[in-house]
Amino acid sequence: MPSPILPISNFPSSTTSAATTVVKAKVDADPSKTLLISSQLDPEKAIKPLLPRASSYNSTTNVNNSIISFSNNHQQRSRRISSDSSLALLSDQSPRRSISREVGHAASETFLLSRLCVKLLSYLGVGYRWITRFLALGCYALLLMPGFIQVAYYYFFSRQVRRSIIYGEKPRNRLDLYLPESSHGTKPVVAFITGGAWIIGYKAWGSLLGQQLSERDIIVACIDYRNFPQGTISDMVEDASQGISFVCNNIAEYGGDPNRIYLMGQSAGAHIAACTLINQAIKEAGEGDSTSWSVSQIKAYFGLSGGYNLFNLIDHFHNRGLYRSIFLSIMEGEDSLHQFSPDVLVQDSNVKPAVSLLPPVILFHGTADFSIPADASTSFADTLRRVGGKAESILYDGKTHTDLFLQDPMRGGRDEMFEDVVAIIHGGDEEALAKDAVAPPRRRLVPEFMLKLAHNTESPLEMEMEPVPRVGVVVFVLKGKSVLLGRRRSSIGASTFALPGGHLEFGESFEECGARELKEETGLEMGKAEYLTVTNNLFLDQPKPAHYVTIFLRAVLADPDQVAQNLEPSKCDGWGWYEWDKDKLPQPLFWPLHEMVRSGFNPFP
Ligand code: 8DG
Ligand code: MG
Repeated sequence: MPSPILPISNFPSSTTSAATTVVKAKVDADPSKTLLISSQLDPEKAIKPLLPRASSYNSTTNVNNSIISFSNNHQQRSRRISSDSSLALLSDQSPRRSISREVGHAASETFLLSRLCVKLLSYLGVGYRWITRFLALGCYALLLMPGFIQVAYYYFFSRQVRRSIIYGEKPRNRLDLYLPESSHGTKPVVAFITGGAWIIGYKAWGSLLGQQLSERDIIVACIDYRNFPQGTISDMVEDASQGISFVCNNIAEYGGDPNRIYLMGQSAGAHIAACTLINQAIKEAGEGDSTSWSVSQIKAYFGLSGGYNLFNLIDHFHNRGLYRSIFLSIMEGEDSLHQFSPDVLVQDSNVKPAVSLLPPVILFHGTADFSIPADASTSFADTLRRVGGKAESILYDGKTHTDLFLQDPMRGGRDEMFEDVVAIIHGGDEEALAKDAVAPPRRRLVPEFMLKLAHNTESPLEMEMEPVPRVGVVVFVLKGKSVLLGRRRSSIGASTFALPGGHLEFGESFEECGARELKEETGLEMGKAEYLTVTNNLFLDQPKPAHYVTIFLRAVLADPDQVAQNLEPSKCDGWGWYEWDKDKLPQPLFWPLHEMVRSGFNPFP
């Protein structure tokens, strides 16, 4: 059934509604599988550790290189004698801290945080969308302010908090320790990497968690790391690794049990921690090189509201205002996405020996998390189990990105996720479990009505955009009897074959949009083009439901000999020419296209 050809116009007539389609998208293929295949075929993409093999705590720091005597046998690693006074030098902690020094410290930390927030805003751009978000952030922060003030007071003035212990030479190589009051026996330890969208991560974000866990006799080390633009993802991973190394090698001096260390990260911190752990395992699975800590020292990894597949997150964040270009700068470009996507990386056959070294992985996520949807955790846990790892995901019904980490702990009383974490850490320790059973409920820090309002206001990163229909322009590029198709990697229609095309930008004609998208995605110059038809497409079963009015053009190439390149490998596996024949087209087709084929549509004149 040849379709009517109309001239391209910016004012499509209402007669085009004849082609309306309403179908629910079904995405059941796994985009990461194709990634695995491509990396296996390309020897250039053989997995390399993120850090140079030789890098170790010993070699990169002169702060306390007298402390650590490292050997490959981690069980027999010699530890520093506790009488050594150098640890006091490592910390800014002294028994007689003057009030003025505390105030000075609080002021400098506040200045750093303000600078980080201004930096984040400058990346986001000051558009209407961000002004409303900024106002929402103000309301959100005000509502939780009673809690923040109490936690800040504890952070700056509690004797149980050792702030800014130096673990390396780089600017942000500091960590905070939260110590239990009782010094009886050695304590389990949580090495924690905070979140902050890779831009505003800061160690003090972990203070509420540190306070909570230390009340249950667990030491917490909140590890700071360089943020973007001070560093990019490999710097963050390097810092996290060095911080973990410090914990593994020195925590005994603070009463920690070096054989009961848990690694935990929240949001972006969960991603950084997972990358660090896998990178370390890759190094250890290699031969003969020394490392300053071992994955075997980590009893379990806890990922809280984390994202583990950058190929999925890149579009998600782009639509929420953390734009693709900034995200790619943080992650060191398209070519690094594979290496920094734990969910994808562990599927690589080269990484198999490293996967077998990983500790149990437990991923916690709220089902109402729109900042990073919960399927990030379920997918990573599924992948790990499939490749032979030990992993599980634990979901919390109706909880958002911030509920689990902020609102729930501030509510006091029973905090479900916190209790789950503690139960795992204390598993097998009858005495600790008995104490947990009679632990007094935590104090409420914020009145319930304010927490409810905060939940409804949501943090600015949590806020969904107003859902509106968007316009897509896609092009049937015709050559002989064939059309150009590429297999998608974008979250909508992942692993299905689709036409080149994309979003209509403000002020563009359909033809300009088609030509631009074709050029951006394939490098091809579009020749003469005509309007074909329009369809109305609802993608309602996506984590973020979408609605597209899609304009279909047909075009020929300006130069028929030009070859299509895959210029956006994070969005597409590659381009090919396919004969327009129901039985010869590649499968599965992106469903709007599938529907057109099914209805007998023919893009050829
Ligand atoms: P992004 O930067 O937003 O991720 O990519 P884009 O290239 O601008 O967007 P896209 O997702 O490729 O295309 C925009 C929408 O157009 C898509 O989400 C749904 C709609 N669309 C269809 N059919 C087709 C098709 O065959 N190909 C493409 N590319 N998009 C299609 O309805
Ligand atoms: Mg596209």
